[in-house]
Amino acid sequence: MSSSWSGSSGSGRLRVLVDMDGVLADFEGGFLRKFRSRFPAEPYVPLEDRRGFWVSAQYGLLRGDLSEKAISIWESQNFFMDLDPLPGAVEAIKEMSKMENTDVFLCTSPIKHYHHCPYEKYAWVERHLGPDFLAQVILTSDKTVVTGDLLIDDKPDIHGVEARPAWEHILFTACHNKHQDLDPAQRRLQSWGDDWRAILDSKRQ
Ligand code: UMP
Ligand code: MG
Repeated sequence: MSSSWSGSSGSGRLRVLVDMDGVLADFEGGFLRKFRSRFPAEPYVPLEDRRGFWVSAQYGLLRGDLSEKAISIWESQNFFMDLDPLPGAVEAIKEMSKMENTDVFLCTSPIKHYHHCPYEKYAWVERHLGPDFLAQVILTSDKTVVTGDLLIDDKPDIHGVEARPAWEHILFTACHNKHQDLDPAQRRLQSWGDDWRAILDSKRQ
């Protein structure tokens, strides 16, 4: 690390914000499994045909009333709690949080139907990462106001009230964004098997 580098925090430490749905937790896989089991007679979108961040929008195009049915899945109790961790996610976050001069926060947007989601996101973190990680959770519907050096997130367009967020957005590849062309400057992390350590190191220079 160069002596002049101070990171977005000005502390000389690297601050990494990591999204949950689609990055740590398998939202798309969990959704499809529960949608098919609750509505076995309805059409669905196989994961290889998913396009666009909003599941509800694509289901609405398939048939108008399917958007509401899709939404009812993630508004149900135990939806967020039951999501499986994505391959390598738990190991990567644990390793990242033990790295020298590195602070990791889990930065995730809850749904507005708040009866289960916020509680279950915390419970998921406790179950899969341990109680020490609870203090690292940031629930926000606007990630642009959170300061950090990196935001690892599967949503291609992240906007909010801050026009110039402090972080560099690293697009985490997901079924819904893998066909999308990126700005030449934007970087991807294909999976947790990809070289996330090199991406962190590139921000320490
Ligand atoms: N979400 C919707 N509609 C969709 C797809 C996802 O409301 O069609 C919600 C579920 C998650 C949130 O709570 O969006 C995604 O949060 P982030 O992964 O961007 O933090
Ligand atoms: Mg996400």
